[in-house]
Amino acid sequence: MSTAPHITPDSQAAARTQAIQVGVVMGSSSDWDVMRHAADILTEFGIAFEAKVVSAHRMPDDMFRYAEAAAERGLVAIIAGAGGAAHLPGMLAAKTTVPVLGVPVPSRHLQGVDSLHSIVQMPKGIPVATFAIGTAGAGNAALFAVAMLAGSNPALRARLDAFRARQTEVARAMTADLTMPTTEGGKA
Ligand code: RP5
Repeated sequence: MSTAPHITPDSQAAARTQAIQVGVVMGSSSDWDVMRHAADILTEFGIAFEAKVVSAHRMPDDMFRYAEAAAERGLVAIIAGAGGAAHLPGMLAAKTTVPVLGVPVPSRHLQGVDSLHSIVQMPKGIPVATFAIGTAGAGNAALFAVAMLAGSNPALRARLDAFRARQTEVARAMTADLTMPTTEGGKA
């Protein structure tokens, strides 16, 4: 599991003692550079999660077993990242009613637009919540899972509110980073 500077030992310890609530799965280890951004957020919030490669086309039987066991295991959400044809999120969703949050991973030739179109275009009846291509999508899928869990956990809701407030302060401080063009002689 990767670590980020804002991840505290407390949140990591809390996550270790809980039953797994969120699955982070991906089609290949080559997706991990993107999907670790989901893992970072879940770790920051102390959510117990697992990270696994469950390829739809290279290990379809394992994928079905994972989806079929998800509800019984108590998973609240499955964050599924895939690139290219990107059928993993949709196929998982076909085999479970646990919400699937799809993350389009950037692909080599089409930069993830193929992954996005594949994941977002689920026919009516089997929903996959689809996020942005790449690291923003992975992070937001994890924040979405946190928001889902916060519905029945006021302490987690407070941590999510605090996260938003910190983010707002960082954005407000950004104006100070803007450098103005100067005319010759150094006057603005
Ligand atoms: C998909 O194929 C994976 O999700 C990955 O994004 C893509 C390429 O996989 P590798 O060839 O890098 O293993 O199944």
